[in-house]
Amino acid sequence: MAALAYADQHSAGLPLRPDYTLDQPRQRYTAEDHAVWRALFQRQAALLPGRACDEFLAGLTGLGVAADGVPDFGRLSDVLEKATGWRIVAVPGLVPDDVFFGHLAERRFPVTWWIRRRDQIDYIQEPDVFHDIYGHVPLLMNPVFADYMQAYGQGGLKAARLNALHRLARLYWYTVEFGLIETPQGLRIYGSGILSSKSESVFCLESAAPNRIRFDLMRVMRTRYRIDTFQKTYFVIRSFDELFEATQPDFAPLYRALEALPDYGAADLTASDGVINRGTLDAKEGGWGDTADA
Ligand code: HBI
Ligand code: FE
Repeated sequence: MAALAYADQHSAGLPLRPDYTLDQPRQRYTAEDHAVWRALFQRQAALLPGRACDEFLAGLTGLGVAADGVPDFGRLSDVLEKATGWRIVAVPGLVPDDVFFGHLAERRFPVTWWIRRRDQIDYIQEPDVFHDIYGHVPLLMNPVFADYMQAYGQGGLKAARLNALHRLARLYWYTVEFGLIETPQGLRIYGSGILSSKSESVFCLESAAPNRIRFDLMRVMRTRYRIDTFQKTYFVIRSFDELFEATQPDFAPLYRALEALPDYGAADLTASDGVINRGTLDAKEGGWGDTADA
């Protein structure tokens, strides 16, 4: 069965339930795994004050994610559940979209159980336990963002039926993974892909290379992205309420309207964009090289 073969990559022979979850194999973590967690945690803890949004920093504190090693998912779930009704479930890695959405729709956040090796400490393509716990879970302590993530999961199940998953994947990518938020003190990070990345935590706010434009639901769902480089465009929300309200309408007519509209490249700017700053798109600074545009 392809599905189980896929999950085998990281289930390490652990019993996998039909919903792709497993019990967190705490005994599998080595001293080196906990040391890699400490290195990643301490590096971001030094970088993020003044760069991450207050809601993330408050969530991290409230959740009690410790620096000393890979945390216990059950203990974190007990704290999280009291705050917003979410729990963490351990998974072997990326799970099929419908499985992922199904968990989100029921306030279960799938967290990859294993941690990257030290030689992957600066970049790993697939989410590991540090990206998922440190990057995603603290914001699930925020009631409005927690509601957005459940609405996203419910929308995903519907998008799967309407063959519009790639639209929602873009929404997830440009908000949950790489979103910025406007605050009286300036732009701040809320996207998990940035929060768990040393170099992009600096690049996304300080580089002149990327575009930064105001969030617009249809614009985001038309915009392609690359998964292996810094973002060429960051979308900026004014508040988490704005994000939650964007998920409220029925997306079916939006998907139909999108079929008649061309997509945008990751670096494109359009006349109707709310441009906060137009990037220089300096390929060297962005590490974009001469790779094909997304
Ligand atoms: N699976 N474990 C896990 N974590 C993710 O973030 C994830 C996934 N499967 C699919 C997926 N993300 C994306 O395709 C979302 O856009 C659905
Ligand atoms: Fe992620």
